[in-house]
Amino acid sequence: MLEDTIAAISTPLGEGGIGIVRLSGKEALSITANLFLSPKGARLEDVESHKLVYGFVRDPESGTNIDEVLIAVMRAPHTYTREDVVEINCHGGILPLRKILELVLRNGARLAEPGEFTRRAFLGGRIDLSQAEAVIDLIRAKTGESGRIALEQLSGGLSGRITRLRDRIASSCAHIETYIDFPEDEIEPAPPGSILEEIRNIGKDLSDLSDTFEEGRFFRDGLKVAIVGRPNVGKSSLLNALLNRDRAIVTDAPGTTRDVLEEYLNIKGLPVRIMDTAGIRETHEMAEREGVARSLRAIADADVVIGIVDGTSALNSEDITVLDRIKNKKSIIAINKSDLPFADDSLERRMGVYSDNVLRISAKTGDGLGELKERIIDSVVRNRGSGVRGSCGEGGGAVVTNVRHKIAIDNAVGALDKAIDGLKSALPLEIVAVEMRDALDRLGGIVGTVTTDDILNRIFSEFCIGK
Ligand SMILES: Nc1nc2c(ncn2[C@@H]2O[C@H](COP(=O)(O)OP(=O)(O)O)[C@@H](O)[C@H]2O)c(=O)[nH]1
Ligand SMILES: [Mg+2]
Repeated sequence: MLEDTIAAISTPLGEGGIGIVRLSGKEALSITANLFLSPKGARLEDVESHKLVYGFVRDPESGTNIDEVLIAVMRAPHTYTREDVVEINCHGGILPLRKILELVLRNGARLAEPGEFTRRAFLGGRIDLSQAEAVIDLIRAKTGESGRIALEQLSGGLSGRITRLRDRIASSCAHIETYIDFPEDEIEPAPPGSILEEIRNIGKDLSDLSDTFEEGRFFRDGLKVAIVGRPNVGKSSLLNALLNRDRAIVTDAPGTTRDVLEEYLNIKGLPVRIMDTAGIRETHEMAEREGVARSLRAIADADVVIGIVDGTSALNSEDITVLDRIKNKKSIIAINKSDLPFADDSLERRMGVYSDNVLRISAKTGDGLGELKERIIDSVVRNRGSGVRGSCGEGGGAVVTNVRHKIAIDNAVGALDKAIDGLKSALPLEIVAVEMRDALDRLGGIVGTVTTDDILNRIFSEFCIGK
């Protein structure tokens, strides 16, 4: 068990109705009791677990009251960290929070490191590592859907799936090992083909899980979408229309947008970071040139590019330059200004060379924008029936959103492939068993049964202090 008691401000710093100083550890209760004054004479040591007590935090040295508070005493083991936890709910200003934190630190607590409460929850066995990681994802979730996926992981959805797969690997491995311990003078019999079949199936299930990453990471980290095109085709108008507000300056003068503007948009639960860029064209004007350079970087950076052309004018060489740039990206080509007469009926067909995803829109009237949003989602959610969102509520719908997990799963698949090759080419079974155990360890790294301090430090340093 950990010896020291940690404390931190667990609410964001700034003005708020309530702020919380949290303590965890053996002395959480005694430290707080020493600073607590109840008008009714209640003693913190005597209060029931998980109940709030009203009173004051008082500096025992000066005898002055610091703040009026509600204190929650939560006794081990039914707490976030599995240790005694005390939460002091005070007024949510910087001053009371800092003073109370200082007081508990002066009276025996140590300032918590980032993520240390959650780290203790992991070390105490309350949650596994993938669940601890889901805590940050939940804190950072930007849409309901990203939140749902994080909560599913926090509730053990992914852990359960990984644990069941590990159990299957472990029993296949045990099965193989029974064939190893044969007396020296006898020929090692080959294990039955059913083991090979089972290892193949496990590998297949792991690959399916790994495949959820491509979509899953977009729901966690957001999808980067860049709007690009030559000047004056309606890029900024499209950004504004998608956001339903006048974020970007729209003018008739080409070259108005110089910088890349970024905004968040929620498209049916998919967090989308949308970037309006400077029109791409040859120019000698310094600021505009830098703008064009940034537009090109935005293209490189984007997961999906929306290329805009103006449907009321013939394609020119500037359009072609832009279209050539996005040819090799995942793209949607929007022929804008559909509210006006078209210049060229063959435009749609000609765009087919640059993208298999072409549609007409009007940033002015909103025509086609619903369809555009659908296509943005379709471009990353591969199979809408069985994709991330299709899997909601089916129980088996664990989604991999974390690159660390994805790498571990892929490594496990690699180890199982080697085991399969070993069985097929009748290698000594010890070697096959080593690969199987490697697969087990790789998956163990996801839930934290096999881990190092390095990995833990890296994961928990991403947290804020107080979580
Ligand atoms: N009629 C019509 N005009 C549009 C549409 N979208 C943009 N415009 C006009 O086209 C001009 C350039 O728009 P802007 O969004 O600044 O283009 P950008 O340079 O690509 O960012 C402005 O005068 C807009 O009002 C549209 O869908 N229909
Ligand atoms: Mg613009």
